[in-house]
Amino acid sequence: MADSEYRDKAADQMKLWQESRGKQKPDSLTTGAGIPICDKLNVLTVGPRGPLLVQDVAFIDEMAHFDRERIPERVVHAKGAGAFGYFEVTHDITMYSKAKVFEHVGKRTPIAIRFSTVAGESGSADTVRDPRGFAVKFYTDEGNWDLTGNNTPIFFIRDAMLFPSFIHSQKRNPQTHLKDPDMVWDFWSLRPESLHQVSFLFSDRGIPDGHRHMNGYGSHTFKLVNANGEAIYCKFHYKTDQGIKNLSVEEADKLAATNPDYGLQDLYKAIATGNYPSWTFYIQVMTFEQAETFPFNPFDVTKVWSHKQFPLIPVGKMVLNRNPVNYFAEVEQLAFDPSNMPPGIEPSPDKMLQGRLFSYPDTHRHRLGANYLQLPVNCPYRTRVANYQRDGPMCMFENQGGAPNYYPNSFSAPENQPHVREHIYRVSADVGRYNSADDDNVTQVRTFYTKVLNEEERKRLCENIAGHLKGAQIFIQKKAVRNFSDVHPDYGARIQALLDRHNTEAAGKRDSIRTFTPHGSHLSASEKSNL
Ligand code: HDE
Repeated sequence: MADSEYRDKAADQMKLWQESRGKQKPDSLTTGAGIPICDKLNVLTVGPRGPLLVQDVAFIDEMAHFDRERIPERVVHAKGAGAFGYFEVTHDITMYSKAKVFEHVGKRTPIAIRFSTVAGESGSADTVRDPRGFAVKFYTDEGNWDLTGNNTPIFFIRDAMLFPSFIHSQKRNPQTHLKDPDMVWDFWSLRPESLHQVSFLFSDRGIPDGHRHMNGYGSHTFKLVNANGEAIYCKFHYKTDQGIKNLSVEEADKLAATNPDYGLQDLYKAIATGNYPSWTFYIQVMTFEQAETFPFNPFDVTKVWSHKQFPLIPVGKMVLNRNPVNYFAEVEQLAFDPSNMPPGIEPSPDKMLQGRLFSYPDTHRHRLGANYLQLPVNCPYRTRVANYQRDGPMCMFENQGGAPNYYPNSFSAPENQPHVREHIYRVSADVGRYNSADDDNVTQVRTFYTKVLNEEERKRLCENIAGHLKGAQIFIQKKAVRNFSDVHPDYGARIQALLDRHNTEAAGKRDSIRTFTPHGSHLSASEKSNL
């Protein structure tokens, strides 16, 4: 087969890089300090057979840096792919938000997007059943706006306190270091607010075909504030212009074994060949009055807002047209933070969103260091950072030079900007730890099961759930099925029937194994009497 028949722009990256240099001669090889190196193929030794000399600084420089190449991977969403492009406003929403990113129709703002799976490590397969992260960074004129969402409009839990335990249950068993269906289903069955997201996850949409064929959502309720200081609640949706495409369980399993980087490769190749993926960006809005009288908590991220009652309002388009120049610099170091909200966009009281406002910058300080916002891919380059933060590890650039490092001061240093004061609102209630576990966990899931899915999709959903739940102990299976039955008796009954079949087969296998074990028919009479 000729090279050109199977090689593509992703496979040919090295060749293309070389071609991009034209007739330029190779650069001089140097140490990290820029000192030319005479020989990087042979260490400096006493005689041809060694030992090595510590004065081989070229070797030590190389090895010491190599020893430090890895940074902690993201505690969740470790496997991902990223790209760059722009957001363009197509419809005016300045009546809702004064954010510069929505300033006028036609305005373009540079963006970075990172897609990811959630529970796997950074080398894990792209085609597993898992929610997909869909995080967007807008480099706006008033600082970065990070819409750190998923490919689902909902989430598993509604109280931030539960997040670390929820994630532990999805990751590896503390002793076996294996994924553990007991842990997964024990947690889900004890927290029925997960039913909505679990049903979405085990439906066909649980395994998107790469990253280009799925929608994205801000998921939480946010607040938009206009130039008159009027606020409205809002949700963000970004619908794929490529059309929704999912993988069958069989296709996904096959790809996990043959091409675990399927999603990463698909995105890179599409952009490298000028086939730029795009998403149409919408909002839903709800007034404060509507929120007051709403039949459920409009800030509960386990629920959606009806599209009929709160129709999608088109806003713009997001286009990805540039691959990263370097994966580590631009994707591994890319740091999203839901607390990055420029004037005109604010958080709602959603307990999960509020918990995230703390967690993300905290994890970045651990993963990337205190000055992670100075890294080129994170730096708000469309505006100028002027503040009183100084020093710290890896402080780049001029560290704000000789400008005063305290406030207030009398020397014309950066001043408060009263015009960007947050929206003022009244909150009055008793401080307490409010239990939201029974906050209607089933109504919207019932609609999903009976109205959104067709019969074929319902069948696959139940098979997918049973196929995973069968790995958990019977008492956990029962708890889970009880919850699915609360959604709809048919939902629980179908899953139970599939589990019964599996459990009977498994018991049959166990019995036949038992017949051949030393503790079965092959025991001596005295051994049997001891049983
Ligand atoms: Fe995350 N999440 N999360 N999350 N999340 C992280 O931040 C966290 C939640 C989401 O491509 C971490 O930089 C808490 C909901 C995406 O880099 C961490 C809570 C949604 C990404 C973290 C949530 C998300 C993350 C790990 C509950 C969808 C990847 C590394 C209170 C709306 C972003 C990192 C990227 C990553 C915490 C819940 C989406 C630990 C505490 C809900 C897309 O900070």
